[in-house]
Formats: sequence, structure tokens, C-alpha cells
Amino acid sequence: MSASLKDKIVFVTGASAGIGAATAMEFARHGAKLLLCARRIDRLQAMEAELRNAGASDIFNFVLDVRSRDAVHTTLANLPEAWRSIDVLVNNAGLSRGLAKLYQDDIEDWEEMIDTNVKGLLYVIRAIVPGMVERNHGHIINLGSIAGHAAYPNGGVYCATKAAERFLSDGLRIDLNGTAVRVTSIDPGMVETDFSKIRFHGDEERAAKTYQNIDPLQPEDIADAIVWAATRPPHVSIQTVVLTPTAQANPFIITRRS
Ligand code: 8X3
Repeated sequence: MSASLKDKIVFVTGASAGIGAATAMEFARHGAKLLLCARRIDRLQAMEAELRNAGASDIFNFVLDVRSRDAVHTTLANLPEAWRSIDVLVNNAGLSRGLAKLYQDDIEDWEEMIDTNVKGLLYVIRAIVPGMVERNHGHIINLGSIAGHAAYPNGGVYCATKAAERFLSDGLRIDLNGTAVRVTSIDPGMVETDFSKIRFHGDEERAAKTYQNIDPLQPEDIADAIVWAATRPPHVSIQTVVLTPTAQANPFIITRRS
């Protein structure tokens, strides 16, 4: 039997677009209370009415750049009392920047990926998980990638950040063993979001080619897996979900329609 999400506090980072926004919507449909952060508060505010109409029982939006250690610490330590007992944390904020040979790559791009995907993830975990342990209740769902399972050409640093996420999820699960707190890593392949546009620094034409002649995963497919993991009964820990488009076997084997 699946567990109910009604009135559960679900915190989604990077909730203003893509997988984060679709995840917020799917939790809204299940009647959750949504604690949403992103760098772009205007986008979160624009989503609010739709999320409420879909069934969100309450919403609290705030600005947060997970790269800022101080901002993560201060903002999360000062959440309104009613929003502190987080049931589900979805660590979605993350990005890729650039696709170039490691020995020629832009160091600024590395900093942004490592600061967001690895250090930002750690800062949020460090701020939220102690409360879950204290309450002996909670579920951490981290967004990984098939990029964390095998490095691919020109993506070494992005892949390394997602390999880090995978090992941090494993390490956290080990350290939480003996508590009721669960850890899931959701590891998608190709998903049609702004991911490629951001990777290619806004080059829409190049980004569009990524998704040409293939049926990529949609953000809703990932949201569906996240909510499925979150609704398993308490004795079931979904450790990792790897999902790809049917036409993608792994980062290297993709069949496109001719
Ligand atoms: C997104 C999947 O394979 O494009 O993390 O890196 S991939």
C-alpha cells in the first residue's frame, strides 16, 4: 500500500523549472505542502496558483542559491516554525555547463557545477537531515544521472559531480542506517528540459539537436518516479532509480529516427 502525501511537507530545491517544477506539480496533485526554493522567485510565484489548483495544501516560496553556504544555513535555520518538520527533501537544484575536453575546459564552468551539484547538495543535506534524524522520520531524494554511472566524452566534470551525488547518497544512507530516514537517488538519462540550453550557455539551436529524432524523457516522467519512491511504505527503501528514454541504452547508445 502506498503512503499518503496529504499535508506532508515536501521541500524541492531548484523548483522553478524543468524536473523541479514538474516534481512540485506532482506532489501538489497528492495534496502535499510545498516548500519551494529557486534563484528565481518570480518563477515560483508564477507557478503558485496552478499548484494550489492542482491540490497543494499550502505553499511557501523563497529565494535560495544553494551555492551559498551562508544563505543555505541562515535561510533554512530560519524557516517559519510551521515549515520546519520537512518530510521529503528533493535535492533537485543542479546543472551542467559546457561540453568540452577536460584539458581545455572552462574553469568557471567547473566551479559552477561543483558548487551547485556537489557543495550545494551537501549544504542542504547538512541543514535539513539533522531534523529528520531527530524526528526519526524523513526521506531524502537526490537527483543523480546516468552521467554518474559512466563518464562520457567532454562531460568529465559534470559526470564527476553526478558520481559524487551517487556516492553521497550511498554514504548518507549508510550513516542513516538504524533510523527510519530513507535516501533515494533518481538517475535519469536524457530529459527534455533547459538542461542542454544551460549546458550550451543559451545556444538553443545546439540544445534542440540533443532531443531531435528521439522521444526523450519528459520532466513529468522523473516527477512520477520521485513521487513513486516517496510513496512506498515505510519499510521499503528505493535506493536508486535509473531511467532513460527507451531509445537510450546508456550515455553512448542512442537510436534516433532517421
Ligand atoms: C542528464 C543526463 O546523459 O545528458 O544528467 O548527462 S546526460
